[in-house]
Amino acid sequence: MNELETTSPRTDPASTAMRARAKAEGVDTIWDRYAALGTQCKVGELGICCTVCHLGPCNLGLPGSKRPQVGVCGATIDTVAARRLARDMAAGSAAHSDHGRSVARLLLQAARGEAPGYGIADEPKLMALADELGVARDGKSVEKVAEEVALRCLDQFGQQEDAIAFTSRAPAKQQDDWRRLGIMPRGIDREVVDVMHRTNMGVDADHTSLVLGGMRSALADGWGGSMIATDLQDVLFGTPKPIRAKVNLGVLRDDAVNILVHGHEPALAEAIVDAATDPEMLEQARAQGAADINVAGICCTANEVLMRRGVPIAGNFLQQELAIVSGAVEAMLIDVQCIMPGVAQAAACFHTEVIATSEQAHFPGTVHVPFSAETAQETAREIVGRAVANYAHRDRNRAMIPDHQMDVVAGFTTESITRTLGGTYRGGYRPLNDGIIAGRIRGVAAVVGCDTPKRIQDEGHLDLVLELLRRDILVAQTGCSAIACGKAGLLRPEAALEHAGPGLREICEAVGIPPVLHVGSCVDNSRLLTVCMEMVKEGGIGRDFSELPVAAAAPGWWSEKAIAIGFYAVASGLLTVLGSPLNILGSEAVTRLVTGEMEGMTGGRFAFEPDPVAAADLIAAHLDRKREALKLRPMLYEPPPIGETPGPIPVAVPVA
Ligand code: MSK
Repeated sequence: MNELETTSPRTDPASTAMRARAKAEGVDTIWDRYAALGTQCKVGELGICCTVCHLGPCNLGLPGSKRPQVGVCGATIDTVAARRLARDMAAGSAAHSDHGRSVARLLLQAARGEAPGYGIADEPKLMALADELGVARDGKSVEKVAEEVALRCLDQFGQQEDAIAFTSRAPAKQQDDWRRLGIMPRGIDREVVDVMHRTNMGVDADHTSLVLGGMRSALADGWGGSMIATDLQDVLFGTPKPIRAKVNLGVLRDDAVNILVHGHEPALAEAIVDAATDPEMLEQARAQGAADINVAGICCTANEVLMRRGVPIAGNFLQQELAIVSGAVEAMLIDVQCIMPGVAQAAACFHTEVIATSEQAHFPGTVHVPFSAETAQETAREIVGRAVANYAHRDRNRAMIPDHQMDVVAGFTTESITRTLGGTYRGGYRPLNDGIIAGRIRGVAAVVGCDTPKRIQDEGHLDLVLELLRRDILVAQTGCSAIACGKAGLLRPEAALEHAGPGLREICEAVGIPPVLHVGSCVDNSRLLTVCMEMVKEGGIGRDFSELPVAAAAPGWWSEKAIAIGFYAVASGLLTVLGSPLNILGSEAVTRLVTGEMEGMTGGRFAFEPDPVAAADLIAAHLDRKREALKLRPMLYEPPPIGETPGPIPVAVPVA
């Protein structure tokens, strides 16, 4: 592939500069490796290669081809595609949910005084959770309540029967659907194991049953593991509030020790942020000739510490190697998920020390400094100390920090949106629901997920979001998609003036919000479920998720976690538009099931649409259908013509 096919003149200048520099330095990046692989396996892409057992691999052929259409065991194309899809869902659910388990264990240790440095940052949220989970709190200390809440959450993983606790947050209709379809999640671990069992050779062979089994594990993720991760992180580290920060590679500093936190679990990153402001560590940095210690983030660990601490974001998934190529990163701290082994190869060309910290994630070519809650503060100081010492090894002749960064406002949560919309004393979603009822806002779209080297960097996210804004659709974002739009200036309140249709602009101006709300990390997609629930509770725009004028999209997805997220959104009643198809197109039956028949089962379905304008059309038409069914008034304004509003994507401006 020619590199031009993954960049355009609109690609953010920081990435363009670092990609050129990687080439000049002979450092391979994700785009080089993707190009080197050439044409990828079409049989795998169609979902018709079975590797479930060692009678295979069975590479099947499409009907009409010379290849057989059943495997050695007799599994059909439909069985093979559905088994693979279900395993993807279970793998994604496992990753998010194990993150949730880690947070619950940390809360337990903090409550028992076994995790020095960690405590309860949001006591009201803890107490609300205690009430919800049936933890009696009369006369108990905060720590005792926290211990029992943590244990109740940990029980959700091993529970054998009955619905997991937070499914009771969902509307009655969704809960009824899940019971009727036999997909109400029981224990979180149980549902993942169930999928791994039922997809063994010789167990489930019915494509509908397999997909529904996978969806049960996805529901255990969205309404279980991810929701536990989000809520307990808020309890431990604080529930985010709107906060200003900067994003893009220009947040790296020439005069400071640069430390990047990368991955998904923020426990150690929180301690790193504290250690970096410790006067003793700063003194050490000054002794090395640095003015400061600068912590910045990559991927979703970045989103976590951005939302709560205002820590700048250096970049999203595609930029992890580019940050190292700046030659100005002393340490990259990695925890779990979305860390390319390629970072170690890039780091080997510079002075950057990549420090792996999870016992689950060892990377050749990195230093391993294991995290444990008992010693997190010492570990954080050790890591910061290593970074400070490494500053002396920065080669000034090779360091080149792009000067592009952008302002963002982040920190929107189910709770903070309530206060932002309704005020401190009279919080609520009324202004949002009223804006939708009055025809100022067409509806809400969640645009989330990864970015892919298979397409022009960031473009799918930006073009889709701009088209949605033009059509008066409020956008909520998480993950790398939020970072992509943040780099382009869409997470600033001013973006409403520049890009939103007139109705959305009126609301954003009145309330003082950006037209694109940064709602957090990948596990924080669970916040989008509770936001939908608040919209239902506020009334007037639907009694359940499938009636709401709400849709979801993932333009650049590639992760198994994204598949789990997509399926819990669909199972919860939402249209979910993917920028590239799931690997199922070899099976007409599975494709028909998830893109069509599913709507009659859960109220939600998938659509695959690579063209961002067509995807926005699809979402707008879906929202209009929901509005019509609710008998809401027609939209007040026609979308402005393309080219007037939204304006051109601003070139990322250097911040003085
Ligand atoms: S980090 S899962 S690349 S959004 Fe959450 Fe980004 Fe996708 Fe990882």
